[in-house]
Amino acid sequence: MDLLRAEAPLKALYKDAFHIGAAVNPRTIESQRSLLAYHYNSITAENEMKFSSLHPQEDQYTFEDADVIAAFAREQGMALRGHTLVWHNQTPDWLFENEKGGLAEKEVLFARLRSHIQTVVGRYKDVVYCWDVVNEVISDDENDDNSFLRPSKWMDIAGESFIAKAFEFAHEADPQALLFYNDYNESNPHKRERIYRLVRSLLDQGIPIHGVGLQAHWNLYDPSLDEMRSAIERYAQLGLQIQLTELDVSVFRFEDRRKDLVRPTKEMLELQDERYESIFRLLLNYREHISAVTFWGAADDYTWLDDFPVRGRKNWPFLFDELQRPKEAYQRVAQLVTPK
Ligand code: HAH
Repeated sequence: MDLLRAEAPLKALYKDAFHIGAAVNPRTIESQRSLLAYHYNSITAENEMKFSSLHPQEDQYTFEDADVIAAFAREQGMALRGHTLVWHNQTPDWLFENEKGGLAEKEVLFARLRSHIQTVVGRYKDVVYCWDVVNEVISDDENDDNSFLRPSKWMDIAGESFIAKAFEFAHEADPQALLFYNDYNESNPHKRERIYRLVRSLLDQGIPIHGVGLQAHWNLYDPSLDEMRSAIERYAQLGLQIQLTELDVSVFRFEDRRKDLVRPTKEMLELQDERYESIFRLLLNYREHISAVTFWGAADDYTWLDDFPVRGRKNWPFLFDELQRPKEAYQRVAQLVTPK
């Protein structure tokens, strides 16, 4: 049964600014269907388009779940972001191995990657308008300036060349797709400069890249608004479009491991209202650079933060509550674009 919704659709309120997106999976497409259709005009597959999900063995593709998500986007006329082609997680071992169980040759790895990208990008070409081509290759380790890229099997086999290759293969597979570099801790000044440097160097080499994805896994306290603003300004200097790709506002500091709450405190919700209002005010100020703001979920009844970084601890990071009703934070975000 469809809920009757009294509130204005976010996607309509923000239509002159940017897309409003949500990460989905085949379960939430059912359990949040009317909320998604009403408020969001963009979706991202939470896990279903990752390498392990789509291509668990060299001779086996598993498209069922991704197809469900693509069909929902087509049916609803929603934009669909592809996530993700190259990552160090949720990637099968076979990709990196030779017949003897050792590391594959670089040429073999690239041939496999090209074939994967051709197949996957080709399959969803009609509906996926942009891809997170490369996810999270920048290291978080601030001390080591030699290892500005994250250690991974990609690096072991190919060095940094896999990054440019991924963008070239994606562009070849769909010359019209917008190609993004996506990362977290994107507003940390140290990591921000590393991300800037990576993307700048890809641009200097003439590699096809069109956007920077700021995951924006934020919380009530971090990062500061100044850090967010500086990050947006810095990435805007690349002349590429910016998207917030995985926004959520955890009610816990990252280091906080408390597990005693069954509902958010009043103080948490008040901080969250203010936080969302300030964040969206900031995003509106940079709307000429920002083309989409995607939440990593849609309502507090389902979030990956219920299991990260503390397993089985409930979190309440969104604009809609556990019953998918608009929170005060929604009202604040809506009011910013409601004429008085
Ligand atoms: C993101 N990583 C990934 O891009 C997304 O695919 C996944 O579903 C959830 C979050 C964020 C992250 C992480 O996975 C581990 C440590 C820090 C940040």
